[in-house]
Amino acid sequence: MNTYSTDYLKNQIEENIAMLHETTDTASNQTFYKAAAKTVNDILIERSKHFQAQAASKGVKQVNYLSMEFLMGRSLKNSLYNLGLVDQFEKIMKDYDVNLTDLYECEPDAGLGNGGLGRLAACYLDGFATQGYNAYGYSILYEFGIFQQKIVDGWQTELPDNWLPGGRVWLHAKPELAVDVHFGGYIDEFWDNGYHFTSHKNYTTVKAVPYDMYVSGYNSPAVAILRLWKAESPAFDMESFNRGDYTHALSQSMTAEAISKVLYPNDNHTQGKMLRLRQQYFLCAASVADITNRHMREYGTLDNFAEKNTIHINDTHPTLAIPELMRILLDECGYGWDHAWKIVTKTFNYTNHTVMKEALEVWNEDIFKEILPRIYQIVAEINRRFVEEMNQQFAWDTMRIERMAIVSNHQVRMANLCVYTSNKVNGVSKLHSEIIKQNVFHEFYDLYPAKFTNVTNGIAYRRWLLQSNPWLTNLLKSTIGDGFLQDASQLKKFEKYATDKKVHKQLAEAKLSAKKALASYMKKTQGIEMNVNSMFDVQVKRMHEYKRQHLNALNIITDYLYLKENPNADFVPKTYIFGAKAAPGYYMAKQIIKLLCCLAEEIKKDPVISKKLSVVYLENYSVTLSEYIMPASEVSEQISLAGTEASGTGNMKFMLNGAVTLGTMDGANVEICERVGNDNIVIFGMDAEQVETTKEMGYAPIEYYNNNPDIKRAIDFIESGVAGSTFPDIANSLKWNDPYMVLADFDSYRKAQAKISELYQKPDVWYTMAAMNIANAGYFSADRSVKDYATGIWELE
Ligand code: 26Q
Repeated sequence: MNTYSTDYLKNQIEENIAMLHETTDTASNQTFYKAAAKTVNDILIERSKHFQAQAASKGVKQVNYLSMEFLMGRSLKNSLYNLGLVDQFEKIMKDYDVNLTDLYECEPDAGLGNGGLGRLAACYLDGFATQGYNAYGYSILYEFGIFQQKIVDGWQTELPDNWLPGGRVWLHAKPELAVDVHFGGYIDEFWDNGYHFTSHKNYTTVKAVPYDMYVSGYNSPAVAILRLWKAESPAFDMESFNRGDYTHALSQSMTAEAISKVLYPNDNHTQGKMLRLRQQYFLCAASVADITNRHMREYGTLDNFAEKNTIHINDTHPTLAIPELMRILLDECGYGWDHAWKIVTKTFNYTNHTVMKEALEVWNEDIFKEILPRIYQIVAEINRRFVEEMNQQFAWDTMRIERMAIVSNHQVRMANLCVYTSNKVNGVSKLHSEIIKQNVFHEFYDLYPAKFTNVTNGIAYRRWLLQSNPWLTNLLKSTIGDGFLQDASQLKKFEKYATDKKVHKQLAEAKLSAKKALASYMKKTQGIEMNVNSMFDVQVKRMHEYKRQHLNALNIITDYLYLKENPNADFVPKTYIFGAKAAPGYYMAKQIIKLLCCLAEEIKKDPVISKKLSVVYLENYSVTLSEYIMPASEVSEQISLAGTEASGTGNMKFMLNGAVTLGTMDGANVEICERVGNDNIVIFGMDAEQVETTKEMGYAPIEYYNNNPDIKRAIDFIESGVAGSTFPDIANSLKWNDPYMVLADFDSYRKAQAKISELYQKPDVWYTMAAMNIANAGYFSADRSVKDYATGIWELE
């Protein structure tokens, strides 16, 4: 499919090096990286133009995916791979005596997201492009992405992620498409000729300038566009300046620029900060203006807007796009309310990503009104009409109406606005979508059952298999051919080899190669030693109590205390690997990081035990680090309390690389289990229903502490001291509150761990399991997910 000659590419690279005022003889790897990136980006821009022109001429419906986060990671390797240019670039670089892999390492991650939700959005851009949909992602060009984590003495510290110096090459500024966004001020209302008018006065203007990032599909002419908005002050406030009010002029421009300064580092937890609300409206207003402007250029009317556009709301963070589209239709295009509402309700769809109460977004009504006076009026009117509608149906049930209201109790409830307005609402795994219907939104479900649906998450599997695990990829190619490169469902063909002894041996070799690669990378970048002859048991994800990294810790402690007393006991050598960032203000999460680091240190001090058991805490877990970790993992820890993890997507990356899941019946683990079968996964703990009944009966963690000597010893241990530090807050939380029922699942988790050890000692059994996981991972491809969205939600052809 590629039509770029090696000579052409080489010429482009040399020109780009010259543009950087260097020559191929003197250029550093950094310079080669930038020149290569620019060459690839120019190709993407060309292809995108071509694809856009085709889409426009056919009048295809456009997907607009709004998300406050896109956790893109690196682009060079992915783009070269998807464009089929890897071999040519390798050869060109070799001529300059440059190693292409070293250039990949020059690129910073575009870390414009926190974790699951942001990475999912990035995976879907890959899926859109590969499947040939006409799609735009919309987000903010954060100057600083997710913080860089440094572990100092076991404590997490946060450093700013200044990614633009190396990341800018992937951005294409479009100043001609800049739009203004208005904040604050007040609304003047008046009647003229029997018509009601409003006028927004005394507002502050922030300029939104788009920068495009391009995502190529694999073996596809389509290119997805990620449009990132940068906040700028509109021309410097000369009036204040001339009046001699120098500081006012400057502070205005700083307030504007603050909007795209930094990504909020909270995951599954909201913070009612005014700047965050400004960020959210900034994204929504700029994006809706962009989408409607483009539509007007194309069709000259918004009457057919919903037929030609869908706007997807990735969790409630971009909810304000709903009242913003109403505002444009009402105030700028002269539509009446009913007509506007019809268009809006046909346009929007919403994905929920969490059931955690503390992540359900609500905004203080006064703050909302102050920052967004016109948007507030529109939301209040939507609410008034909704309540009126409800009163006709449930006038007798005022409590119910109160619970479902959009504005109530001095709060604006974003989820209720999304559910009421959206054409479809989906959860991200089968279990999660049921929980939404039965718990979180059950009163809306009663009213609008047809709105609710499921789309199980999926991953850009080429990134974690073909691009990250050449050893396994080669084995797959040599057994099942190369159909799986394009079509993940063909991985199923590998089932035929699941019990093949020769394949088992090859799987073991592939895994060992990946473990060695991870070990040497960790040695080089973090100075960590890893024993590649031990089992790699891995838990990498955000640090959160509901994900229960501390359950994992309690099990390790129990083993450690056992080995202390029985140093000669038979024990499968294990390395427990952790990687996780904590939200900077999340005290317990930071305590758990410290606990894990102390545990690593304590065990390391014992030369006998550390031959069998070791813990490593990898600093700064990121997309790029995950690309090294997934291929090297043997056990995938997915141990959240059932009913709390909406889906998980790391679980899918692990299985794809042949790791065995050790998990609860939570999120997408349930579907992984369904697909690989009970023999090829190790499940433990309460299921979501049992969690509910245990809570109803009154859960008393202290009883587990008193009755289970292992639990008592482990908790007493962390209270009395691990490598010189004590953890009374973790211990007390577990004994007296234990919100995520760690102690209730502990015993079952111990047994599951023992089962893992037993299975690992039988290579035939183990590699059959590994093969079954690989063979059944195809369903969890983002290609499948986006097709589900296209047909089930967006009604694309
Ligand atoms: C909201 C308001 C203010 C500040 C921050 C936030 C905020 C930011 C990020 C709230 C939540 C998030 C992130 C949520 C998230 O990542 N959820 C995960 O989504 C994945 C993709 O669907 C699922 O696989 C995970 O199970 C889910 O936890």
